[in-house]
Amino acid sequence: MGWPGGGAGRRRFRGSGTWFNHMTMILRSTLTSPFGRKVRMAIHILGLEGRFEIVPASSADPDDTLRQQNPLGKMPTLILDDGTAMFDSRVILDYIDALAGGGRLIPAKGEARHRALTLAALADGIIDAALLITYEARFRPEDARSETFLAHQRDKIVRALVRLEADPPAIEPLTVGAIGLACAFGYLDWRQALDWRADYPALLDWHRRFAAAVPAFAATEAPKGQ
Ligand SMILES: N[C@@H](CCC(=O)N[C@@H](CS)C(=O)NCC(=O)O)C(=O)O
Repeated sequence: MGWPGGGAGRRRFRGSGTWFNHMTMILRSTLTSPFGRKVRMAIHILGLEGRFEIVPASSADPDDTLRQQNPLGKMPTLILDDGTAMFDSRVILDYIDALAGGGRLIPAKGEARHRALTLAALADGIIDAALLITYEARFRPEDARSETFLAHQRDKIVRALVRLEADPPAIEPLTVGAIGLACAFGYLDWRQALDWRADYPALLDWHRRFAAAVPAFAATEAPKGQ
């Protein structure tokens, strides 16, 4: 594996600038991963489809090369054409934004940047909590599941949605924050971790407006039945 862990990739990044000259890169992600969807949306929005090949990964399969590429065994993981692996989704989004010239989906500086990154962190936190709810069912036998733990995770989602409902974020100019939030809603809908649609009318309207304004959202929806 190259950077992180090795040195060659890092030298190239600092030096000649060829870090950005990679031709086809491989994105390891299922089409259902909400974190992978953020990256797939960014690729779509920035018109970079030709630069990436999506190769599904299985985080549950010990023989999947994902675990060699990313010791954490998580997707999305991006493989550059020299084999260098890059993760996690936030880092990959930053890289893709820079590939497209910079400042496209992550404002370059100032309040706008930190506002977008904080919204992105909140959206990631919603997804993380929803994933942990899913994993509780996936990894523990029914009689070992903790209702306290599940409630703890659901409360995080509810507090985040209450905050967002009071002041829904801007959709334009489009940032990684709004993209992340849309992917969080997509995941809540898919996994049904929580019926947010009934209780958050302003966010439901936000979701409708986002889907209308950003075709990449529909374009990256997981195929039905997955
Ligand atoms: N912070 C990471 C989270 C990635 C993540 O949790 N991905 C999930 C799939 S949506 C995963 O690979 N889980 C497998 C595991 O935790 O073992 C990111 O933003 O990329």
